Amino acid sequence: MYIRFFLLCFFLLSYFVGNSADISIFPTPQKVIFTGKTFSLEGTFWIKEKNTDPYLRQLLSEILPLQKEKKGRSPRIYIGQIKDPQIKKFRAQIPEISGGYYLSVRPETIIIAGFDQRGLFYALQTLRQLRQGNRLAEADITDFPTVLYRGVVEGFYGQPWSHEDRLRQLRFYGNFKLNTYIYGPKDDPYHSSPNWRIPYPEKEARQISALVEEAKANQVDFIWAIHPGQDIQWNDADRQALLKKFEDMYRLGVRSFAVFFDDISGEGTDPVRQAELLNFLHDRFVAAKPDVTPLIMCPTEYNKSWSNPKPGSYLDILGENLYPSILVMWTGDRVISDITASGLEEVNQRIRRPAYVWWNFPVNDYVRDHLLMGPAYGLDASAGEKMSGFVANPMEKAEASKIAIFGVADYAWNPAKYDSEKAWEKAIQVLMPNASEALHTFAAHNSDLGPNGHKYRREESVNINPEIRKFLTAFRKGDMPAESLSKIRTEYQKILTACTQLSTTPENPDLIREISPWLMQFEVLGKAGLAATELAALSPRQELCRYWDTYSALIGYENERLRIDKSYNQNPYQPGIKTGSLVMQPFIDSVRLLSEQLFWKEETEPAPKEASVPRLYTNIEQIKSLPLQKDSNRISLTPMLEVIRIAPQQYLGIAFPYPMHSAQLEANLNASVSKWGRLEISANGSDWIPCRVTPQGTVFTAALPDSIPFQYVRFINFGPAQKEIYLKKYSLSSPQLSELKNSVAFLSDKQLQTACILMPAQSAVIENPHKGVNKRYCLLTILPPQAALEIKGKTKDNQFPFLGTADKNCYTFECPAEIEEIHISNPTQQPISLYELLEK
Ligand code: LOG
Repeated sequence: MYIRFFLLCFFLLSYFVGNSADISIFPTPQKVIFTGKTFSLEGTFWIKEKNTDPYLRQLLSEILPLQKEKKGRSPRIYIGQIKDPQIKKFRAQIPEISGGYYLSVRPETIIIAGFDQRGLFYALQTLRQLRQGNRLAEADITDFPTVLYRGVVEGFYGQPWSHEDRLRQLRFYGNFKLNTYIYGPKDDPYHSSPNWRIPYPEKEARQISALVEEAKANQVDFIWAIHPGQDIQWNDADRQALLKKFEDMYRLGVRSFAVFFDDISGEGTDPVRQAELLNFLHDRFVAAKPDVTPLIMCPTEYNKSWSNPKPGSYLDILGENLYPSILVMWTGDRVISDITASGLEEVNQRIRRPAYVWWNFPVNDYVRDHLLMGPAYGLDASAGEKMSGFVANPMEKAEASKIAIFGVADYAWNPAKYDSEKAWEKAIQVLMPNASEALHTFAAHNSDLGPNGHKYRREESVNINPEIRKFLTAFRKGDMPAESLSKIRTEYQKILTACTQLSTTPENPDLIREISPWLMQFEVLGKAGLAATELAALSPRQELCRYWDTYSALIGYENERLRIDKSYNQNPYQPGIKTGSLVMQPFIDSVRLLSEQLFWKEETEPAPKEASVPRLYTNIEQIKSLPLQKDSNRISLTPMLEVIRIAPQQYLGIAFPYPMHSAQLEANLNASVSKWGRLEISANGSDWIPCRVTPQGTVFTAALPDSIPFQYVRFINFGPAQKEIYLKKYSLSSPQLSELKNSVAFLSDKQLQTACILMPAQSAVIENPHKGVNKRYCLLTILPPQAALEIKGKTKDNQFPFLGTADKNCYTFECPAEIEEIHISNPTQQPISLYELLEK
């Protein structure tokens, strides 16, 4: 009521005072009025009260030139919390919410009034943003957070953040009014099973204490989470082990705690036991200490799609049994999900409290080859009221995650005013004030995740995408809109400029280090994009050699792209480096394909179709969109870290477009499967033959038979009960997948990108398709520097007349009528790729 009254007053006031256009405060304040004027900081500022908290005085002196006494006409500063006498006069203006503050800036007086210490700290953060060089903007601001707990849950799989990463994060949170950091990296052994029972070694313990201190200095609650569910025993020994671990952490300075039960199977998932444990920890630990905050728990059924909808089941049991003070986390309708008010309303009913949102963005632990640096969107403006907290799960790359975290800070502070684009732009400026345009370009093209098991996608390359669509539509119809092409070209040029700037900027070295393999790939993308735009503008046959130069450059960039993808970020889950994968790379691929169709257009025989590829074969809904990973001689299901439920008669496997003869399968489903699971192959998808497997712990291998060609291989649950598995590995290798591509057939297959690889001293022998007539041929190759190929003919009477020395990638030679075979030999020390032999 109280707040509403003041909001109304400010609303009315703001009617006749305009906003100062070039100042924006983040997170967006609830109510702000700018007079439009600024004043100089030349003078100094003074605080009358001598007893002002030295910490605040210190913070303030980092923003304003403070002095001890009043001198001349220097402005007076009133600073304090709602309870302090020095700001008594302004009490009515202060929103009564933790973190709330009132800030008024005028040349004569500056009022910095917080509801609590946190509010004061936030008022100072706002004041810092009102400073523009040596001037301060006049303003009246009444501000408070809509969502009480806002921040980050370091809850991803993969390499946990470094100590330095975390220190930098905590400062960033302080600056942008985030008050929560939940420590829960899945791969910290002392957080999860089985080592959660063990205390941290000395170095790690010291670092945690240092983080607690840094968090305090930034008004952030450091919450330490434990993840004991995979092997917890519901007995007193384990209860005590937990209590002891909490005591250990308390001694290190931790005052806030969470217990996570996500991604577990078995005994640990029992909601009655989970609630009992949490309540026990509350009674014995939280309530017994004077300074520990309420517990937070992450349930096993932490999103709608994974939760039992039946009334009285898991979530209702938690809702009923957990003490009301215990906060319950929730990721939304799915694991990775937009956040809606209606979705929250639904779960809130069941858990009987407002959900504490664990937003799985920009986490990329299920798409580790992509960076998620786009805007943080999909957050309902009216959902803020329905949640008790909002924390984002970030990427393993801490600095790169700050773009999304900045958006989260803005959203959770003031959901109704949240503008994801604006926050994104501002975040980029904050991270790299002097190279923001370059970072903007990079982030704009590194947003989407690519196909993934969670079916979560993001927009990417939004500004240029319409132009690219327009161009490709026309190009497909045989037109070549030059103006459109030129705009696209400019975008690839911008990518190259951004790469140069980002790799030379002294700003934010941590960010540059994190993204550097992607930056390398981004540069290849820029170059390939320019080559593709060039290719599109050429008429293939009239400008054959120029066309081949450009086309072969494109092949070179493609090889470079694959090399980078195979050399960096080689994690066992989604290895590699992808960039521009939603729009910019597909443009290059499409142009190459379409232009090549033009190349072969005049030919009487149509160009062969692209071979179809192996695909995932499963009837388990949860994994239906899981991508396959292909290597030279191996096909794998992308490993997944969460539990997969496999019901009777459900299966997972691979379907091939051609019969396979022999192959090795290796799988690890993290379960002993011999009693209920079977590996089977089939030629047609309906008649199945069981295969013998060799189990070794949870791993099993199988040699698939030489004698029976198969197009399907699957693992099926033939038992009567649903089972829980983890997809740690499911990989099939076969030489058939990599058959050496050195067949001369590639020289006349009417596909420019396939090649016959000629090894040193080897010759390719091609039957002259036009014996009996004099012909000119053009050989398309990619020669290493200085290299050349020898071309000879072979006649009926075994003569080998010399036909030419191919010292250019696009080499034309005459072939007399009597030639029966053409022999191309490689006299160099290195392999050479022969792409196509064309008739001229
Ligand atoms: C895990 C989390 C992981 C995220 C994204 C929760 C509550 N738990 O599917 O550790 O980073 O998804 O892969 C999760 O989200 N499981």
